[in-house]
Amino acid sequence: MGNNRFALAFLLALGVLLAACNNAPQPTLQETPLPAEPAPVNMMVTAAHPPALDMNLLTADGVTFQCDASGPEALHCQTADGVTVCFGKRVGDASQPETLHCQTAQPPHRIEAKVNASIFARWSMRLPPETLKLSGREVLALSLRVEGTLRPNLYFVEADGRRILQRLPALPLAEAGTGSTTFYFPLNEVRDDEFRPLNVAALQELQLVFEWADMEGALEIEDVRLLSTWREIVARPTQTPPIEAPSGFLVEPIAAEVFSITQFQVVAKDTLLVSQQNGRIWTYHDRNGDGFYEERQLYASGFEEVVGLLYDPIDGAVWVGGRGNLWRTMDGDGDGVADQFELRLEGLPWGRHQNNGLIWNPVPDPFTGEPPYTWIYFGLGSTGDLETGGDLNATILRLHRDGQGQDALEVVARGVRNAYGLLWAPVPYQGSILWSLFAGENGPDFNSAPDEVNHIRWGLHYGFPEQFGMVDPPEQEGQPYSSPVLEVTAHASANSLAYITNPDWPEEYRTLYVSLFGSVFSAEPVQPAVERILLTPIHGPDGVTFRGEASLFLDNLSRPLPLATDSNGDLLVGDYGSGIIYRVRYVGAP
Ligand SMILES: [Ca+2]
Ligand SMILES: [Ca+2]
Ligand SMILES: [Ca+2]
Repeated sequence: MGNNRFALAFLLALGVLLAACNNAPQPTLQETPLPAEPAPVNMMVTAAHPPALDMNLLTADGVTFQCDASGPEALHCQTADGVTVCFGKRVGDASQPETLHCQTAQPPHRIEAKVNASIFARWSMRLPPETLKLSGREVLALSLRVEGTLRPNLYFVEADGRRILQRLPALPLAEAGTGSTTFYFPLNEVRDDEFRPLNVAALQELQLVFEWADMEGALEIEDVRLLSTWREIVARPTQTPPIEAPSGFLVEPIAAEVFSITQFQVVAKDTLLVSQQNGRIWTYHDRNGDGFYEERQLYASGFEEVVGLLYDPIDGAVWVGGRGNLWRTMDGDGDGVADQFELRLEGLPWGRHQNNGLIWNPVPDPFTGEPPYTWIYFGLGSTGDLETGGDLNATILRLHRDGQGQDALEVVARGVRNAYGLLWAPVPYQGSILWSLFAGENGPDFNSAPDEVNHIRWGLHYGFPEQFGMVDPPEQEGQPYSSPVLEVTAHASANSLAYITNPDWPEEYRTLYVSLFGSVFSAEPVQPAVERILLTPIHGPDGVTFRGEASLFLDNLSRPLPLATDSNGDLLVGDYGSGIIYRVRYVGAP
């Protein structure tokens, strides 16, 4: 299979040369290969083919390979007919020669090496700079096949000699006839030890280096490709932990491989928008309508951290929050990849907590009456465990969709240590709907104050850092602090919220839900879970609010974090620990 592939690659390269003779301006352009799937139909990706740069560096104008090895007793290398062979001696054992056998001129590009901790073998691939006009948003895709114990590191090398290390995860050992492993490196994620980004204009060389350990074996480079977009098929998880739910509810995985998921949102019937803590944002697609999102595309990457994510159904923008910044991004050319980045908020004070949990006002704003999608509400956490930080910290804030800069922020409520998730919920009340803003609340890490779920009302103070849990007596809420809807076990990390109105669900399950990440700081373990909260209206000094009663809804999750509802009104749960998104449906009594 490999030989056929390289034969094809060679023919493609020949085609490029012929095309070049005809003054064709571009090297060969190829789409990311994907298994056959139904034609793409979705609202976020409108272009059938990504434009411009999708370049197979092995078949375009060519990577120049060089093999060498070095160490305390430098290896001596000879190259003939495209094969480099190096000889040397193991330090301390002169009877054991080290060898490096490297075939680069003809495919398959193969290296056989035996090194120890005192020497290294290096395979350099010099890129064709005249064909590389990089925006910095491209993705390097490197397909490798490894035999034996060789475990390379990858370096990006700039023209001035700066080398930036990227560690390759442990490679699976390739059996004869099995496929290769592809590693993806978004160029805007490549940073050196001091967090300085790669200078893509100076990118000159890639190096695969075998170093720091005893290893022996062979490695083949099957493909080196620069992609304008990273699309891939995501496998359905074959073994998932059995998630426990009440009788009649079915829990199914609908998306996978999104480790450290921080937020997600359904943006169309077949499209999910998902963020990871590492700064990647994906669109997941269910191409064949079977309910599982088997294809994903990288929408944006390179953010330091993403903990707030919000799709704008009016103009298709995607808002991205974290580390004190709020970006408004757009895919202007319709290839599914963000290409416009507008920094709307910059330098919000953050520390232990950040700006999280972006949501729109869903109906005429319940506080001030503007149309839906006018205001973005979010939480800005405290900078320390028990220190508020600046005037804007430990608050619920809102920003107008046209707003820019910290002066445009409005403080909705104070005394909320860290509201990771916010939710506008249509709570039935006296025969009508009372749209209510709820927020999760993480209590302090190093005392026994509870976590909370709060009903956020304009101008109220929710206690942090002076008061935690129910005020005493609880009906005196608002004097001067407001009681939560619910006290949650200390250190449970009450984070995200969802509200179910789906008429297919039994009435007692059409209510509020909260995800509990599980303890991080406490000595006593607190189990990760999703809890159901039944709400009872009460009349306090600040008007109608609620008291909640919690019960276990989902158990055996790894680290549940973001919650959402889908277009059917069913509950979706993102599991930070397993990287799986689950859908919970009511299917009736067994
Ligand atoms: Ca599917
Ligand atoms: Ca784009
Ligand atoms: Ca409180």
